[in-house]
Amino acid sequence: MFKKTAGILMVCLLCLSFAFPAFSKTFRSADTHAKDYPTVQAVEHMGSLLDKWTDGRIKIKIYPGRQLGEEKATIEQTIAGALDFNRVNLAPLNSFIPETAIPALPYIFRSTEHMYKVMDGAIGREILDAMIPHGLVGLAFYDSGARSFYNSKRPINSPADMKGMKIRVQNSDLFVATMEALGANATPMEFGQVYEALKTGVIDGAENNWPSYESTRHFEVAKHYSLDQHSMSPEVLVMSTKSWDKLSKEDQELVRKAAVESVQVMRDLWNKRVEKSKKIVMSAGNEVIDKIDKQPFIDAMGPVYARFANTPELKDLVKRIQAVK
Ligand code: GTR
Repeated sequence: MFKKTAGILMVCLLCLSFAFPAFSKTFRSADTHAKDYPTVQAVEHMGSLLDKWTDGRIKIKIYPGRQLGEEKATIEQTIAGALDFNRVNLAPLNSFIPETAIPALPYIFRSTEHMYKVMDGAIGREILDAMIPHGLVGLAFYDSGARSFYNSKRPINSPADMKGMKIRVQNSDLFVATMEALGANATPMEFGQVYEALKTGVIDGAENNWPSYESTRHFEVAKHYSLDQHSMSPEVLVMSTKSWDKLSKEDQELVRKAAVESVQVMRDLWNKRVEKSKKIVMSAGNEVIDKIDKQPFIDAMGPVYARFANTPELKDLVKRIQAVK
């Protein structure tokens, strides 16, 4: 009798394991940057954590260097579920997820510490969660330092120096409006086209942080770098809601935990990369303008805030960010 019951049980278990095999998957993740860039390294770290924690059931394969397309295209793929993870800047999300424009607003953060406090806390969580109805699960913010202007024409010391300059921006209405408020001509363009455009004079300048200014070699064709630090728009790691929904609750937790653990790794790599990039740029003899009076830039931002913080909820979000000490 006992033998018979045990036999039936074994058969049932076998059937079950065929019907519900343990979820196992290699997820695809995109990044515009090269393999050695801190954002790529951070997702790589996250992948190795997941691999370890799940005994190889869950892995991440990264496609760096725009192999799967520019950010706009990869974001569309992620929303469609053709791509599982994507590491992008907040800027290309601004146009369809209004909450993401708020931390990308010019001069909203007083310092890196202020930005960390906001984005690591409840407000950051709120902004990540605002992505869910748009097909993206926001997992973590990564550092992006501060974005500043560089160009091939002349040093920028005040908004007056930017008058009529053709400045490349990301695909974000917010960034377009920011340039216009400063008197420049905004030219939205994909990241991968900027080097050629600077070199051939299609644009006069662009704006980015130290590591991107250096890694793209933009510093070779746009020698004046003015540290006005107008935007601290962070990087973000998102997962397709379609891929997320296929995970068990336990695996979702593991993915969240691995993403959070990769943040600190990214931060250390980021700080090192900033130093390395500064050295490379300085030894190329570039002109770095670091004593800038930011006030005239800040003063020009009224219309930009009015346009993008345009609901009571978004206005409140601005206030809450500013109130973080
Ligand atoms: C970089 C950022 C990229 C991309 C790029 C750009 O700093 O890491 O995700 O947004 O800037 O300007 O397009």
